[in-house]
Amino acid sequence: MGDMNEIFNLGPDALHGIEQRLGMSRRDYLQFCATLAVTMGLPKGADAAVAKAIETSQRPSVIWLHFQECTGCSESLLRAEHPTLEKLILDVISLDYHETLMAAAGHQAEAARKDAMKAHKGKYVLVVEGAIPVKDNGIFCKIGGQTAIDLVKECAADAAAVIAIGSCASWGGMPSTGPNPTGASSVAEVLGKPVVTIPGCPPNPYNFLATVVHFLTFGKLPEVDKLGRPKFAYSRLIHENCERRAHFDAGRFAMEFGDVGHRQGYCLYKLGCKGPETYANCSTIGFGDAGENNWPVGCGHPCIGCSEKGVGFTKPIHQVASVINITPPQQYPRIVEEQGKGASFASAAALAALAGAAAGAAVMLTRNLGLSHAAEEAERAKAEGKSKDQAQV
Ligand code: FSX
Ligand code: SF4
Ligand code: F3S
Repeated sequence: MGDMNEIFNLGPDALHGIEQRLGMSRRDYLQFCATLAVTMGLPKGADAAVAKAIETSQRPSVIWLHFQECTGCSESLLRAEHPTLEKLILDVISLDYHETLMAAAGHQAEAARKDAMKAHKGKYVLVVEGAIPVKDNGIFCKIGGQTAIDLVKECAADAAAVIAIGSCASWGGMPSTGPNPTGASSVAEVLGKPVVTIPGCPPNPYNFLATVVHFLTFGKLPEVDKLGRPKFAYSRLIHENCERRAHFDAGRFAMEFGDVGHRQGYCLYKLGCKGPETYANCSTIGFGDAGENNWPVGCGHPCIGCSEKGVGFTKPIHQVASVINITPPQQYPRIVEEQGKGASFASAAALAALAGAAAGAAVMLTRNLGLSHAAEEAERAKAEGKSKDQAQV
């Protein structure tokens, strides 16, 4: 936790205000700010600044546009249970235009958008959900008589920041799946300039909230990679932090849904898991607030690479992934062999790289990998001075 004095200096009114506004205790609130700061990869102490910014900054006006999509991005933001993420999101931003959430409709809704754009010229945040159809001059998606192309250009012109939420807005996503009859395109392609992207179908709401809170706290958007993705969320492969990774390294794979390996939580690589070629933090922060293992692989389904262009909605779901760093050996020691044999130095080095181990340790690793349970028992018995038969009892 950061400088508590700074937080307590907010004064009793402000802290009482937090409890009133967010319906959460001050302790939960501070814990939440600490979690957000960690999600953003901020240094120690930044949680105090985050808490202060949420409490004291003027809420940025947000114009939220919907184009070709399923509204899953908005749903994922609003379906979080604990600690009332949706409340926080709706509290830290002033959502002035959102077609599916606002009470106004038709001309009133359009007037609300124009009013907000005028009142907050140069200061509002434009969030775009959904891809933009560009074929046939964009006639496949019109709102209030305007094509999505015109609308996004008009709204982006005076925005302080543009955030593309979800894979559809980030790179085309599901609507851009071949043969892409509407010419579904990303926000960056249509605007002809880079924007912050938060891919995922749907994306993790914490990544959106952390991005907005970063903007509030530091007055600028977080550092992004060449695809516009915040580095705090998209700089590691899912595979790097997957809870099933040890099984991958050890060659234990589920081969069919419901088989013994699947039930025992083995690696889903051979069922088509795209974790080895998908950059996202699903494996580290999980989804929603539904408890443990609350992400696709945690629930037993291979990652389909929903956040990654060229993977999600492009590669067949059960096609095995390209392992970006290294291709795993095709063969592991057969189960009937008590001791792994014939592992080349290359495969040992491959395993070392996969396990993040030093190359020298790889030979040991390969050897251990090849040990059957019976051989392990025999080794142990030998160490304890028992015979092999005794050991297997
Ligand atoms: Fe749906 Fe959003 Fe997928 Fe797309 O999320 S969850 S189709 S990324 O734009 O609503
Ligand atoms: Fe996890 Fe998938 Fe990698 Fe296996 S292949 S370790 S299930 S991310
Ligand atoms: Fe999507 Fe894979 Fe994460 S399917 S939600 S990127 S685990």
